[in-house]
Amino acid sequence: MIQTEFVKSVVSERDLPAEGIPEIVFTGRSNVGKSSLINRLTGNRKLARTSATPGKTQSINYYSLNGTLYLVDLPGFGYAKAGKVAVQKWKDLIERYFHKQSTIALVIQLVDSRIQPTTMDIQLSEWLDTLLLPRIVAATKSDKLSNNQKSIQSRLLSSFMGGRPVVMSSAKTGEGCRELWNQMQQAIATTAASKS
Ligand SMILES: Nc1nc2c(ncn2[C@@H]2O[C@H](COP(=O)(O)OP(=O)(O)OP(=O)(O)O)[C@@H](O)[C@H]2O)c(=O)[nH]1
Ligand SMILES: [Mg+2]
Repeated sequence: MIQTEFVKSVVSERDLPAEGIPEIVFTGRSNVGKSSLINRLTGNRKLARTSATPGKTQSINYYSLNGTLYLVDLPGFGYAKAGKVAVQKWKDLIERYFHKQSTIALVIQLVDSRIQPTTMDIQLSEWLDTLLLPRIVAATKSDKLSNNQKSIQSRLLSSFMGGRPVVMSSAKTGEGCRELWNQMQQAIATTAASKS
């Protein structure tokens, strides 16, 4: 049984937690399903707040798993209604987060499984490339696709994401969650080995 706990909601760089615990970070466009996937992976539906309205998560939210791992829920990119100032503020915070935290074990970039990646998805991917962090791509809401569509979309998404494998995932059915957990565990083990 995993003990999950909300740790803190960070709105400025100085509130980022002291390093030491590995972090797995979920990033992607607003409404893509970051918070929902965190809830599904932890089996705690009430952990992260989700909403059909984009822009629900507006700060960096830290969730602890058994006190030994942080899952980090980032505000979504591209929330148009928020206004330019707010969007710039989130962008700055997210950039600072990635530069400051040296304990990021894995970045999970979420894209919508049903569509071609947007310009914003691709820009995010290219920017993440420059950080040289371990990264995987999860294609969300796969419950909306037929098996045939899934295989077509997997190939398409992977080609846009630098050939990375894409994990078809669903917060609704749990598809892909086992694979994501495997990847998360591997990343944590690799980080631990490199630090010892
Ligand atoms: N069918 C389906 N709907 C999903 C899935 N994951 C998320 N959703 C829906 O998509 C909407 C957005 O989900 P969130 O988890 O709040 O998205 P988010 O990426 O955290 O959004 P922000 O906090 O705005 O950045 C909600 O209405 C969810 O119910 C999924 O796997 N399948
Ligand atoms: Mg959210």
